[in-house]
Amino acid sequence: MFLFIFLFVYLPQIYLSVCPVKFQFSGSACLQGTNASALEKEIGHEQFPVNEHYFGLVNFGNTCYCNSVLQALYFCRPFRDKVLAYKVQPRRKESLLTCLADLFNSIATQKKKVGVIPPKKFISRLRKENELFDNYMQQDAHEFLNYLLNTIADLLQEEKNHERQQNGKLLQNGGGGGDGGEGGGGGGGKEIQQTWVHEIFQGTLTNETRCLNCEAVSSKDEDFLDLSVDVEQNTSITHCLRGFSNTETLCSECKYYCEQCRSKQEAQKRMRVKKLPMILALHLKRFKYMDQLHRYTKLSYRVVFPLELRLFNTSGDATNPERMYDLVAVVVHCGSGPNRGHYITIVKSHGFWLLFDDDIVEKIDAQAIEEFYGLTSDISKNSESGYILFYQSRD
Ligand SMILES: *[C@@H]1O[C@H](CO)[C@@H](O)[C@H](O)[C@H]1NC(C)=O
Ligand SMILES: *[C@@H]1O[C@H](CO)[C@@H](O)[C@H](O)[C@H]1NC(C)=O
Ligand SMILES: *[C@@H]1O[C@H](CO)[C@@H](O)[C@H](O)[C@H]1NC(C)=O
Ligand SMILES: CC(=O)N[C@H]1CO[C@H](CO)[C@@H](O)[C@@H]1O
Ligand SMILES: [Zn+2]
Repeated sequence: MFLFIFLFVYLPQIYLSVCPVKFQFSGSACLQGTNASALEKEIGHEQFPVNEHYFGLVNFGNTCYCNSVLQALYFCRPFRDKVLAYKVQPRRKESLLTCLADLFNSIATQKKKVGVIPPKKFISRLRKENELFDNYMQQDAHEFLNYLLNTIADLLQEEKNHERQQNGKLLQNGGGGGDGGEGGGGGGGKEIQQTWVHEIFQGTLTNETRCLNCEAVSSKDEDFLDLSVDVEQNTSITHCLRGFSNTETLCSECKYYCEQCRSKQEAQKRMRVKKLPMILALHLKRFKYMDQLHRYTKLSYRVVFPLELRLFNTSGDATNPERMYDLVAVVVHCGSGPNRGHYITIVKSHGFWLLFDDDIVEKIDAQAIEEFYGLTSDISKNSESGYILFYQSRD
C-alpha cells in the first residue's frame, strides 16, 4: 500500500508532455479515456493496413514495463508470426508462451482495427511464474524482455527434447553433435537446441584477447539475445557500438592469465559481433548504479538512433557483416529512475509510426522520434528516452 501512495504522490513530477497519467490500479477505468475511432480516422480507411490491428493494452498497476515490451515484440514481425503459429498448434498446458500466443492471437483476430485489450491472463501468469514480477511495482523493461525471451526459449527447448524422446530418437551426443559455439564441454547434459527465439534474436560475439607478451590470441564466442551498450552524452548508436568493440588494455589489476606464458600478462581485449542476428535488440545502459547515492540513477543522455543501421567493426570472419537493419520498435523510458516513471513504445508498421502508451495508441510523425533521443543537458534526468531498440534486418 505504501508503494502506491508513494507513486501517486510522485506522479505529477514524472509526467511531462508525452506520458499521460497512468498507474491506474483498475484497468477498466482506462478504457473510457481512449477514442479508438480517432486513430482509425487519422490513418484513413483506405490507408489502413489490411489485416493489421492497433490495440492498446490495459495497465494492471505499473505493468507498462510489460505492455511496452509486448507491443514492441508484436511489431517484430518474425516474432509475431512464430507466436501466432504456436497458437494454432495442439493445446498444451498453460505457460507464459501459451498466454502470449493467446494475447497476440486475440489482437490479430479482432474484428475492429483499433481498440484496447486487457492482457489479464498473461499478467497473472507472469506474476505466478516469477516473484520478481509478482507485485505492483515498476520493473525494468529490459529485465522483463530478457526473462520473457529466455523463458520462451526454455519452453521450446523442453518441448523439442520431449518430442525427441517421444520419437525414441534420442541422439547420442558423443562429441560430434555440437554445432553451437560450445566446443567440448558438458558431456551428457541437455543438448542446446536452437529454437525460433534463437533464430530471430540470437547473434554471436567474439571475445578476442591478445597477450602483449607472446602475441598469442585467444578468442571465445558468446551468444547473445540482445546487446547492452554503454551510453555517453551527445552521441549516437554507432558510437555506442564502436565503444562496445573498442580495444581495451588489460593491465595492472586486470591482467590476463595467458595459457602460453603460463602467467598473468598485459593483454588487449576486444569484443566484436561475429554473427549478426535477424532482429538486433539493443539495450542502452541508461540506469547506472551510483555508489554515493546507493541507488540507480538514470542517464538521460542524448543518443541518436538512426532509422537505418549498419554494424561496423564486426569481426573479420563475420558471416553476414553487410546486413542492413531498419528500426522497427523502440521501448522508451519516461522519468528519472528504473523503479519509477513509465514506459511507452514507438513502432513502425506498414510505413506508419505509432506510439503505444498502455491503452492509448496514437499515430506520430517520423520526425517526432527525435524527441526520444534524450537530453543534451545533464541537469534534468527526467526524460523520455530510447531504452531498448529493435532493428530488423532487411534480408
Ligand atoms: C472521438 O473522436 C472523434 C473524431 O476526432 C470525435 O468526433 C468524437 O467526438 C470523439 N468521441 C469521444 C467519445 O471523445
Ligand atoms: C573476454 O575474455 C577475457 C579473457 O579471457 C575475460 O577476462 C573477459 O571476461 C571476457 N569478456 C566477456 C564479456 O566475456
Ligand atoms: C551536448 O550538446 C549540447 C548542445 O549541443 C551542449 O550544450 C552540451 O554542452 C553538450 N554536452 C556535452 C557533455 O558535450
Ligand atoms: C568502420 C569503422 O567504424 N571502423 C572503426 C572500427 O573501430 C576502430 C577503433 O576500434 C575505429 O578506429 C574504426 O574507425
Ligand atoms: Zn602470453
